[in-house]
Amino acid sequence: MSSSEVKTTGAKRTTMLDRIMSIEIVRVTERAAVAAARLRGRGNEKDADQAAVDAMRRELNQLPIDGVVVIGEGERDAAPMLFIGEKVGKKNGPKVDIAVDPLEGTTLCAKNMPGAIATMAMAEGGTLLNAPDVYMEKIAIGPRYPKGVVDLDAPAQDNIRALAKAKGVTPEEITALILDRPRHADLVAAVRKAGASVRFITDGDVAGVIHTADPEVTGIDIYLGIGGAPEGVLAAAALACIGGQMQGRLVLDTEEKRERARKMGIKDPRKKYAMEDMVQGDCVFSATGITTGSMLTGVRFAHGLIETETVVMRSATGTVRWIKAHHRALEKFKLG
Ligand code: VTB
Repeated sequence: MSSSEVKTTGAKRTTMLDRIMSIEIVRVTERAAVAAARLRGRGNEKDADQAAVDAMRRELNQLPIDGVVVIGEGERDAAPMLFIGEKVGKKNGPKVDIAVDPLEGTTLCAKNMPGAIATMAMAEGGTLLNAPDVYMEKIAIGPRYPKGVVDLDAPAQDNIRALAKAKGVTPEEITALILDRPRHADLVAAVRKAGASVRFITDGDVAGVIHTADPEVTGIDIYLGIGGAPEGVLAAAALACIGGQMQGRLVLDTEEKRERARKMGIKDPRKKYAMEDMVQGDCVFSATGITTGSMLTGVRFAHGLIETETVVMRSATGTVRWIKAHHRALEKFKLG
C-alpha cells in the first residue's frame, strides 16, 4: 500500500470516528448541564461542579473510546474531579484526547447568572495541547481575516488598529471582549485609547472567544486577556471548527508551575501557541447551556420534561449543529 493510500484510510477512519462522536458527545455535555442546572442559584459552586463532573464522567465512560483527559480540572490526585491524565471510556475503541470543563462558569451557575455551560472537546490521541490548570494569555478573532493580522505580542493599540483596517472600519467600530478583572486594567485602557469599545464578562471566556466568530450577531470583534488555560484549549477547539484565529501563552510564572508543565512535555514555558498548536488534528466540540446566556439557552425543567440546548461542531467539515433536546427519561436523568 502506498503512503497516500495509508493516509486516506487514516483520514476516513477519523471522519467516521468524529461523525459518530459528534452525536455521542452531545449526550455527555447534556448530562453534565442537567446535573449542574439542578444546583443553579444555590450559592454552592463546589457541589454544582461536582454534580457536573460526576455526570460527565459517567457518560464519558459509556463511550466506545480509549480516552485520556488532557485538559481537565487539576492534576494527579485531583479526583473526584476529572483530572488531567484520567483515563475515560470503555477502552474498546480509538485512542482520543479529551478536554473537559464540566461546569464552565461555576460562579455563574451558583449565582444563577447568564452564561454557565457544560463543555468538552475530543480529538485524535496526541493532538490536543496537554497543559496544566494555570492561566493563559489569549487573543482571538473570527474568520475571514488575513493570517497574522493580530498578534499576542503586539501592543493592544496596534492590534485594534490592524483589525479595524482589515475589517474596513474605524477603531471606534471595533468591540473587544475582556474578562472583568483588575489584572486587565492596563489592557482595557490601551484598547479604549485606540478608540475601541470594551464589553466585559464576569466569567465564561470559552463562549467569549466563540463570540468572535460571528461579529455581526454578537457585536464582538476580538477577545483579549488572561483566563484559564483549560478554557483556552476548549475555545481553540471550537474556533478550529468554525474558523478564526487564536493565540495563547501559558502563564508559568513560578518554578512549581513550570515543573508541572515540564511533566506534561512542555519544554518551552514561554511558547506562543497558535490555534493549530493547541488543536493539531480534527476535533469535535460540544457545549450545553446550564443558565441561559447569549450563546445557549439554559436547561429548562418542565412538567415531565427536561429541555436542553447544545451546540456541537466538527472541524473536519466545519458543521455546526444546534440541538434542542426534550428528555423524557426522567429516572435516568435523576442520576445526573
Ligand atoms: C476564565 C473564565 C472562567 O475562570 O477562564 C476565568 O472563562 C479565569 O480565572 O469561566 P479567574 O476567575 O481566576 O480570573 C473562570 O471564571 C472560571 O473560574
